[in-house]
Amino acid sequence: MSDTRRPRVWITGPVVEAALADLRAIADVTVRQIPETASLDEMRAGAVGMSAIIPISGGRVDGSVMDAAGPGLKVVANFGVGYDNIDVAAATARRIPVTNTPDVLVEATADAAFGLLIAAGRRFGEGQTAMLENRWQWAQGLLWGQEVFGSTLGILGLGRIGAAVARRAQGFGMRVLYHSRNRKPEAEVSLRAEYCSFEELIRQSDFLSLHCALRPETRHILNAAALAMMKPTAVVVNTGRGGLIEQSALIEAVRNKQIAGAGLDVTDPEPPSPDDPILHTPGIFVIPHLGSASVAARQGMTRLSAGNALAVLTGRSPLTCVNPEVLS
Ligand code: 8YV
Repeated sequence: MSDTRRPRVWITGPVVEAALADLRAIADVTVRQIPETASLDEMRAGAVGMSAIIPISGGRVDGSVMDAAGPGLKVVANFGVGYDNIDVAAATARRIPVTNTPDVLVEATADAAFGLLIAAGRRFGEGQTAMLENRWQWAQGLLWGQEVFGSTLGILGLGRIGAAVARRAQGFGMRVLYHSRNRKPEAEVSLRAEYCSFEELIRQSDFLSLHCALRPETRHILNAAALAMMKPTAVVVNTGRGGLIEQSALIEAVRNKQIAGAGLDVTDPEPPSPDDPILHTPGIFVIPHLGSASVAARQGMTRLSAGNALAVLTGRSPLTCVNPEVLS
């Protein structure tokens, strides 16, 4: 029987159980998975009576979900560094802290971005499809791709993950260009990253990797007009959010050979339906949002999201709060 005085926590999908021990010691923790495409109705129903919600991929938390939880809701502790699934303004208005999981997933996500960069640049996906379709026939010109070593990498958004990708690029002898909301003088020295305008970035990049947060002003930042400025040999990599790219324009650009290809960890929507052209355009290589799917990152994300919930529920400040103004 659950103790009505103990806080109740809803985790909206499976996490690393061993990392929940401390939270379970003080709270009734329910891990109940909601579908990736859960409606707000499902979210509201699951939230009723909760003191903390830990939303996993797809778990949207807006003001109505917070209200459905009731006045006992103390924290929304996102399982992820990006928190575009949470209405932070609505939480702030209700003085509810929202937390995320930075740092712990930086290296895993940068590995994924670099993997996609190579896979898409060198056309590994098309190669695998050819084998599966019994078309393994060596030919001069077969699946020639773009060489990574010595090429120019453009990074849009030089935060922690963008910087980790830039570090990897040094091993590949790449020239690194970046565009960010703010210039990063230290990174310009330590990563030899050259700042340039958004337009210069997309014009000069052989590989363009997206690492900015999805905000109203970055939605479809890579649209048809931007894609038209890219090199015909350029490859786009996205481990950020699908909404950063105007997906129909990307498909057209690859089909029309305006650019060479793309490696995507994220799409819009997620998941795409099996017949979505994003999954069927040769040159576009897609993986199912695996950026942070390493053992270490998932353990770290569980520890940090559960730790944030635990801190708030025991009257302490959370470790990584995105609206710290509610704490004062
Ligand atoms: C997660 C992510 O897989 O951290 C993020 O922003 O997109 C991913 O690491 C996703 O948030 C799962 O909840």
